[in-house]
Amino acid sequence: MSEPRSQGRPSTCFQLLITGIACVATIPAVAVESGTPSRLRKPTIADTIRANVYADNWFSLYVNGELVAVDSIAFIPHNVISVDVLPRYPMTIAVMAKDNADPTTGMEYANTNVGDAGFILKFADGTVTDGSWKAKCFSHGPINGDTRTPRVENTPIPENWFAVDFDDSHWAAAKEYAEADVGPKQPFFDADFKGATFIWSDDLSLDNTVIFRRVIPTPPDGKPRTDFSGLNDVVPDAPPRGSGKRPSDRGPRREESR
Ligand SMILES: [Ca+2]
Ligand SMILES: [Ca+2]
Repeated sequence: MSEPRSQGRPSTCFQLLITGIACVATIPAVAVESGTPSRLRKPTIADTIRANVYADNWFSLYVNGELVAVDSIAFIPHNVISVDVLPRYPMTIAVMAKDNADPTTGMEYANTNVGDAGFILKFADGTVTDGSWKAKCFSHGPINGDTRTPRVENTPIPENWFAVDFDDSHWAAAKEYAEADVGPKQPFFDADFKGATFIWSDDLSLDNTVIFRRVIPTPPDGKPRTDFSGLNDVVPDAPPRGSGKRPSDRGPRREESR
């Protein structure tokens, strides 16, 4: 599709030119963040990694402090959520997972059943859930498994539980569970979870809200990956709009939208 031709409005063009020069002058030519390359290419989908996540029954997933996925089904059927993640290392992963449970009794199906839980995750860089993750329960019940007079014990959830700098040093390690203990439904077997282990906190039945955290220092598969975190602080891979010169080894090309 051809570009629309200018209709010849000199004063407007001149204003745009001046504005363009002013804008170019405000764009930093190098990254302000130390350690970030002074030039970055734009990331493509090939730079992302696929994240597969399965929770009995629900989860929200944060990577490096940003929300990247929420389970679309709160209860049943059990489902796998697959999303593309642009990784950056060290990579802080934080997950809130919930077993389906009445908030006042800890039970389900009209307070006739104590449901059980489970969580598993695999990223395409080789990141998997296992006992190296941290886990902490924030809602537990029915206390002592008492289904006749069911009560729950809730612990306030810290506001910044998903933050990179959140201190989980005093949290216990996640407990690993066998696949047979969790009994995942069919969507689990249709996705790639090879090498990952189901985790939860100490009680798969009575712990109903659990937060997991893990820092992945470097790509587990050893494959080097570009850190695109400074992308908004540099002019990526092409001359800034309005600079007037194109690299001589490139033919004319249209500016990509930013
Ligand atoms: Ca459940
Ligand atoms: Ca439960």
